[in-house]
Amino acid sequence: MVSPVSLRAVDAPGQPTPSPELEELYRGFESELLVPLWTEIGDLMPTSPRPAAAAHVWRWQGLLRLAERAGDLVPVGRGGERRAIALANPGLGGAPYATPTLWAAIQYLNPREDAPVHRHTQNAFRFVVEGEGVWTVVDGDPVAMRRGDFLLTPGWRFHGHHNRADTPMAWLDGLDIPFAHMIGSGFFEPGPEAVPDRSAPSRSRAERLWAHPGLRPVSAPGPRPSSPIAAYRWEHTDAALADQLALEDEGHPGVLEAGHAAVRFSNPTTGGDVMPTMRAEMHRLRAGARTATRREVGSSVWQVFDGAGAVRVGEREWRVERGDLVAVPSWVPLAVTAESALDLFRFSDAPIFERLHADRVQVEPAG
Ligand code: GTQ
Ligand code: FE2
Repeated sequence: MVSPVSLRAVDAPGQPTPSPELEELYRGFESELLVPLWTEIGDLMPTSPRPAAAAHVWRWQGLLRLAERAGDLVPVGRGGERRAIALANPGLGGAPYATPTLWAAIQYLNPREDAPVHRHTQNAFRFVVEGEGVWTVVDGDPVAMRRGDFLLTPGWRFHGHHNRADTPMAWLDGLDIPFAHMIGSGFFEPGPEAVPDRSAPSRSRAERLWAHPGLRPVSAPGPRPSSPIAAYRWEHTDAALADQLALEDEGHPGVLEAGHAAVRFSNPTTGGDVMPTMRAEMHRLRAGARTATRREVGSSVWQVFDGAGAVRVGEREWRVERGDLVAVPSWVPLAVTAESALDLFRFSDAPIFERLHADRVQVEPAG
């Protein structure tokens, strides 16, 4: 993020010799709202990305405690719309942004509570690290939320949430709110007052139509910008990861690297990412496994789904366990070590960078 410039003649290599005339030139620039490249080039055009965002970890237990307290004190309804509490990256000046492009929040619903219907151009997903009992109703289609499920609300679909259980529920929201804000593409519209369909099917209509492996309905040809699958169920994700590791045991290819299985949630109409701005993946490490050290252009957020391990991001290292969230800025090296068997959810802004041919990856294999 570029900060406002206050120009002052400095005596530094590559800079003109300070003089009263130079100071006056710089004051002239300032009063005409001009900034010369030569004072700014180091920050503006670094040798490699120097993101303002910092690597940071948020502990699930801490988030949950505060979300519960918000559940006591803060109603959910029109205006505020959602009891969602966003991770604010310490490098981004207090903005509710986990990274420069990604919003990550814990959302909390009390027993029997409704979150009103609305729609917005920002793309959204939910990931459930614990609990069940909430249905998110997407364009009138009720979608059950349970542990391990990954649920989509692509841009401009009406959606409301309702908790049908006698227990509260909390989950992770991921949206491209910061990116939409940056590019000025946000539109928002409230929906009808009542949650339209209060039924509670275990599978949504979208899943019944779209979520059969390798099969798509012939009635719906053509690519779509976002996946029509409303929910990717844990039983499928879990089986895919377990099979990769079993194949590795049997000497067959499939794992990303030794002891590290990974799957990407995909749009069955394109084979690409689930939404235009966000990529989502699930990773499983065997106990004791260690990933390569990898850095890439673009930012991501990781959430521990199960198990415990150590995450090293640049110079920082944290021990993490169920629910903990880690922000990984652009071009900062990341390595994960599994203490026990470790399942990790990850989302990133990679589709944006790939679309712009600005993607770049560097991998150092685990030693
Ligand atoms: O659940 O619709 O965390 O609109 C932020 C914006 C959740 C939602 C967020 C939203 C929602
Ligand atoms: Fe929303």
